[in-house]
Amino acid sequence: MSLLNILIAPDPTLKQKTKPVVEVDDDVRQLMDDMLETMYEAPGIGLAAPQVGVLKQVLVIDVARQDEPPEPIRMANPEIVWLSDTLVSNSEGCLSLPEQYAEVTRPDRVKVRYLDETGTRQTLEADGLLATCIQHEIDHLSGILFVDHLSALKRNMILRRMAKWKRQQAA
Ligand code: GNR
Ligand code: NI
Repeated sequence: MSLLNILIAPDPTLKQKTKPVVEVDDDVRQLMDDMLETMYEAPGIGLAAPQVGVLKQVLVIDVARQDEPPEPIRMANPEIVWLSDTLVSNSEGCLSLPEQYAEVTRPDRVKVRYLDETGTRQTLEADGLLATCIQHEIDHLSGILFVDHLSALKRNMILRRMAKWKRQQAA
């Protein structure tokens, strides 16, 4: 197990598309475990491979509360197969946009098909925070950040704040 470095926006890698995993092998399982460790340490409720500089369709999620046993979900090649017509607005954050939060409107329920850590095809229907998180993570696999769902004004405000934050971290 090892902690991975989380990329901070603006970063060109976060805007790139990812490639499907050909086979869920030991390397992919290792990546999933390292991503989970990195996510728990952050702490966050989800993490997508591009956020750690890997352009593969891999993500991990755990929306269990701190006082509940962990419920890690590992996904390779996730595909949204159904979105509800009902939309809901939730406050979102992102480990690649530290300390930035905004309301994002998305379908409130989702059905996703993916390969689990054993390479077995799974289907999961989710609502609530899990549905939001699944859509947020799958967006990352297409180079989309939550700020891309906001007006250009709000998006640029957050991205400029991040660029400034990065300059200060570097100095
Ligand atoms: O930790 C995270 N919290 C969160 C809160 C609301 C909606 C989405 C998220 S995902 C985020 C972790 C992250 O950046 N995943 O890509
Ligand atoms: Ni994110």
